[in-house]
Amino acid sequence: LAPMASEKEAALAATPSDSPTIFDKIINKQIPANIVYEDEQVLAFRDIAPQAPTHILIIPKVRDELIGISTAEERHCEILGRLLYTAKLVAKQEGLKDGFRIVINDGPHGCQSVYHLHVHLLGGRQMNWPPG
Ligand code: D5M
Repeated sequence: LAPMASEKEAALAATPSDSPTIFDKIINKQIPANIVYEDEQVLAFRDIAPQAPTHILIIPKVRDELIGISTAEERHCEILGRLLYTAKLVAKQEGLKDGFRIVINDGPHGCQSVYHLHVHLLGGRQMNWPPG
């Protein structure tokens, strides 16, 4: 197989699905990841294709129906808040004192490639706006 030319191509090749994803294997420690934070509900690990000096993904350990933010239900409000709060904790742990960015990609237009909700924490450089 030819390597994916870009994260965008990987995202467009991905099909929204509720099958287990590679993130389940990371949660279950079946494949290695560079874990920077873990508690009973969330896991944070370094993105394999970093887009900034600090690029960390924060995920719920139990996906439930959170294949993306677009499938969230009201019962998910607590875990959604916890993901954002964890992003703040990890940003501090990473020393991102000049700021950072939090991103949630959803579906093909959002360039989502893994269908297990994840919050991107990006920092360590000046970000641009608008995003691409
Ligand atoms: O982001 C999905 C992100 O997941 C993308 O930035 C690559 C990252 N990724 C994929 N596989 C791994 C493993 N095994 N470890 C760490 N990071 C990984 P999206 O918002 O869906 O485009």
